[in-house]
Order: sequence, then C-alpha cells, then structure tokens
Amino acid sequence: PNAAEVKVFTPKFEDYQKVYDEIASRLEEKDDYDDGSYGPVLVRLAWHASGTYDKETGTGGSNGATMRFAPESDHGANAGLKAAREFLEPVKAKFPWISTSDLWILGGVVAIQEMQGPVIPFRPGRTDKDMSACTPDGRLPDASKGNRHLRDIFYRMGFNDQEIVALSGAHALGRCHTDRSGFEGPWTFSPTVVTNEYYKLLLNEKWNWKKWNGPKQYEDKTSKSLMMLPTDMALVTDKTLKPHVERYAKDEEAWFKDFSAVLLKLFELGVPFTESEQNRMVFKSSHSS
Ligand code: CCH
Repeated sequence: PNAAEVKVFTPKFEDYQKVYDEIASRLEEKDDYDDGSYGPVLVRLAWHASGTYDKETGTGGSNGATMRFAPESDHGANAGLKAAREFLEPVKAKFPWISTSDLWILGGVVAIQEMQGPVIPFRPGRTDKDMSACTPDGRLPDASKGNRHLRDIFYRMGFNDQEIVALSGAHALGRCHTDRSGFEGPWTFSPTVVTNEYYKLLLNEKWNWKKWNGPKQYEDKTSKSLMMLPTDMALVTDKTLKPHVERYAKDEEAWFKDFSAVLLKLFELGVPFTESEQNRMVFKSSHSS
C-alpha cells in the first residue's frame, strides 16, 4: 500500500483482537522470564503509564506514552519497565497503526486476561505525545510510606478508599527485584495467576519485619519467602481500608468484578476518547473457547 492508503486505515475490533492474540502468543512463547511470564511486568507498565494522572490539571495518564523518554523512563519508580516496553516493541513493528500508548494499555489488558483474571473492556484512542508531556517525578506511590501517602496519591487520580484496595490486589502478581526497587520477593505463591491470595495473606499470615540490610519490608512468619511493602500493610492497619480487604479475601468473584471496573477506570484516566463507552471492546482470551 502507498502512504495515503496506510493513512486512511481505520482499525476495527478484529484488528485489535489480532494485536491481543499476538501479545498473548508472545507471552506464552517467552516463558523463561522471571517467574515464567512477562505478564506481571506488563501490568506494571500499564499501571505506571496511567498512574501519573492528576485530576486537577488533567496532566499525566496513559495518553501520550511519555515513559518512552527520559526523564520519565529514568524516574526511580519506573526502574525495570524497559523489559516490558521492549517486550512490546516487535508487536508495534507488526501493527504499526496502533499507538504506543494504546499498545501499553492493551498489553496490561492481555496480561490480566491471560493470567486468568477478569475481562477488562478496552477503548482505543490514545495518541503518543512528545517528551514535553513527560510528568514530573513523584506522582507514583512510594512503597516506604503509609496510609496518608496512599490516599494523597490515589485521591489525586480520582480514586476512593474502596478503589485503592481493589487496585492493590494486583500485587497477587509478580515480585519485587532488588535491582529495580530495592525490595525483594513475591507477595504470593502464584505470582503469574490472578487470584485474591494477596488479601488472604495480608489477613491470615503473621508478618514480621524482614531482617536484612535492604529497605524496610515485611516477611511472612510461616515460609519466610513472601513479602509485603509498608504500603501493603497500610491496607490492614487503616480502619477504613481493612473492611474492603476482608471482603475481597472472602469473595474472589466480588474482587474480580471490582478489579475489572477499577482497572478500566485507571487505564482511561485523562484520555480524550472519541469512541463512546458503549463501544468498548471485550477481547477473547486464548484460553476461552
Ligand atoms: Fe505495585 N509495586 N505498587 N502496583 N506492582 C511493585 C511491583 C508491581 C507499589 C510498589 C511496587 C500497584 C500499587 C503499588 C504491580 C502492580 C500494581 C514493586 C516492585 C513495588 C516497589 C518493583 C520491582 O522491584 O520490580 C506501591 C507503593 C503501590 C501503592 O499502591 C498497583 C495499583 C498495581 C496495578 C494495578 C505489579 C503487577 C508488580 C510486579 C511487577 C513485576 O515485575 O513482577
């Protein structure tokens, strides 16, 4: 096709499903990374792209994919996300019509669904911006802090207490890496499957300070192989947040429903969509028939 024809190409649902399928098959193929999946780090990329949103100024958020550039890529909170961005590069090369900012969010959607989590409806419409749209450092949460900090950060994005707790269950996935955040270890025994184990462990395990030279983090008494960050523990020491942890620990279905809704909201923060909400796409997972 010549340049003019490429320009008028309007992708439809089927085209986005093809991108979904490509990401899903790369996830399955590249199973020698970390705990056996790029899924968790893809979820973290989509979250850090979105979580810079500031509702007062309308700046930040997933529209723009400004983490392609320093200084944002060099912000301490984004350490290690290069692995996720590079994982998606061949997908962008194969489907050049998708914006990098839509692709990073779609990567998060695919990862959640392929790791047996809930369906996350998706709307395209993000456009890539230049480095002048990079957000200032300090918009993402600092794991060494407590409940006041969590509220400052998540209220700034427009979330409430229940939504803070629903989002935090993402830590069922993946792990901390000493060469990225300084923290060490996974939160659950199944870091590549979406479950409500994070909430169960927060409530049912006994957590002690880990004895080591690294940053302050908790270690479970039973196996000494799991971890919680100070911000994770804030969800059960705060009287208003804890009842939500209890509800999600008891009822995985309720959490799946709320997790899907809150991720959808996170991923859409600050995006000037032209597609209506009714036109959100629901992708078929590779394991559904
Ligand atoms: Fe997180 N997260 N996160 N997190 N996070 C880390 C890893 C993951 C905080 C700190 C950290 C969310 C909320 C918070 C994921 C998803 C979400 C790490 C380790 C730190 C530190 C990074 C490393 O060393 O590789 C703090 C503080 C908050 C405050 O609320 C939210 C919300 C989400 C998604 C909805 C995922 C997934 C990971 C694992 C990444 C991996 O590479 O395994």
